[in-house]
Amino acid sequence: MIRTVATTPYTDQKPGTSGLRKKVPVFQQPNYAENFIQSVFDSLEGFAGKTLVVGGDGRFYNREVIQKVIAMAVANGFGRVVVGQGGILSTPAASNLIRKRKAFGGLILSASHNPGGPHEDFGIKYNAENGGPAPEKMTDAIYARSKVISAYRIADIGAVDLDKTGTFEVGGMKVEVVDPVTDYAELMETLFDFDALRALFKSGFRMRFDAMHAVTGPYAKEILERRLGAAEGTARNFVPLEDFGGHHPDPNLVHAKHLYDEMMGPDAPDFGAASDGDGDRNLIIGRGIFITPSDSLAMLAANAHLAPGYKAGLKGIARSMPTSGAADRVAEKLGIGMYETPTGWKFFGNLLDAGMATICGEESAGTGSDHVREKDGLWAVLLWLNILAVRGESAKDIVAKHWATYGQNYYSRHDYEEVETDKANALVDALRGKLASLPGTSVQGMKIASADDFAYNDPVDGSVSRNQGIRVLFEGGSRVVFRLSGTGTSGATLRVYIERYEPDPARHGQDTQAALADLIKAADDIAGIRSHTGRDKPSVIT
Ligand code: VG1
Ligand code: CO
Repeated sequence: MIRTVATTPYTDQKPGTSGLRKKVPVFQQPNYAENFIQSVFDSLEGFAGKTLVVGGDGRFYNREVIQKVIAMAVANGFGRVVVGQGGILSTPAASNLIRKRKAFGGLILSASHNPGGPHEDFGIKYNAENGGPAPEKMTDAIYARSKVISAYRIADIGAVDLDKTGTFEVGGMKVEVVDPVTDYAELMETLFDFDALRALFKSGFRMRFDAMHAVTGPYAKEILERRLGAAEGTARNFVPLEDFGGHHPDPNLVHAKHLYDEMMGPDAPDFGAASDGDGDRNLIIGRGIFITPSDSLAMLAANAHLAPGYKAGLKGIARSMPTSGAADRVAEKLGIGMYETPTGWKFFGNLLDAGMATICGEESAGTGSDHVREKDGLWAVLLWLNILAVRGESAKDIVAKHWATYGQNYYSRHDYEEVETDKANALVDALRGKLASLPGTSVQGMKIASADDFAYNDPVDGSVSRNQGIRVLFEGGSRVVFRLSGTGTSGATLRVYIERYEPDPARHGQDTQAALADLIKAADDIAGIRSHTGRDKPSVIT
């Protein structure tokens, strides 16, 4: 039986950088999830009888919301829902399924690297038929709808069994429960030289992959250990848990410090990696060397042709604005296009669809290619492995040679988390107010060449996105960038991105914070971080 349920709008359902993210108790309010899901459906046209993909990172509340999505898909007239077994789908795997099944779109349930549990975070994101996150005009429409919604439709179908694969009918609609890993693993086999990777592991190459008790565990077990023959135990923390074992599933040097320590230790494996809650981020650490995500993007782009899926070369590279310029130098050398977009994967979709970019990346540990329309953690790991296998060198040697060829972009991000929203907004407003007066002045002995609030003109559809981050450029090419996070769920997070280009090989490989010390001080002088926030140091440095 299909019911139309009267509801009243919530005012806070504006999707952020990557979908709607809130604390679980917010999502548990009456009709909260239903309102948002119906607002998504109401913003779409022409899905009657079509396929919807749904799955999530397995965090607390995942199964409940999947049941709601299925019951509402029945009531709204979808023809089929494809759902990952146990409700599990990594974000890149969901993107792949949408594309492979020619689905109308998909709902991905995740709050990514944010912690999970009854009092932690949850999230819902809509991805369109290209497999990519809804573009801004779609998220704007969803938000507008959520503010006036008065009813949603839902079918009384009882709980659907998500744990057995197979297809069955529910209320006149097909529900297909699929293994979450199979299609994704097949896609990876088309891109990378699995024979070469098997030979690499057979030769004694040792690796550690930390799934952080999040969604990539089953993917890593299957691909690294079963298909590629890596030693059992290569994948660690591989059982997805609803609360990620109480940790942040954020693969950075703070939350994956144990991996970093292991990789710097005397008996370090050859290669270390980790992924986040929903499997779209990657952390790459070679024996004795952490590779910044910005550098990793540049190095993957420079070497991608060594993997079968990219042997024809790259069409172009795209990076988010705060990501370091390391990849730009690779694009220049390859003679291909380089695109600078706002933060968030949704801005890469048009470039990928139009065949203008092949590889994209963000400083926040997201890298991906045109194989799907999301960033992809395991893909980045496999591309690194393929490059290591072909070059037969250590990650550390590859990094040193890359810097010698292109120079090193020293790079760091300082996050000030859970700052009071008013204070964070005041800081940004004050900064905006003085942008015009900054060029020509000097801070910490460095002269400011230009300062602006980044706006993006999408070269494919002509749309314009303003206020995407404040950037201050110094003479000589160093820069600091300031922006507020769009994924947090409490207070505001100020992100400060700091970069210096160093061409001289004699000065490569120094301590990053020391190499950036004057710029770090300059960032505080310019934005008044201490005075506005009352913080004397960042909560997270990556
Ligand atoms: C952060 C990152 C951004 C990334 C986004 C979603 O956004 O900075 O690069 O695309 O998270 O990634 P923000 O607005 O908090 O800076 V994920 O892995 O959370 O889906
Ligand atoms: Co993520």
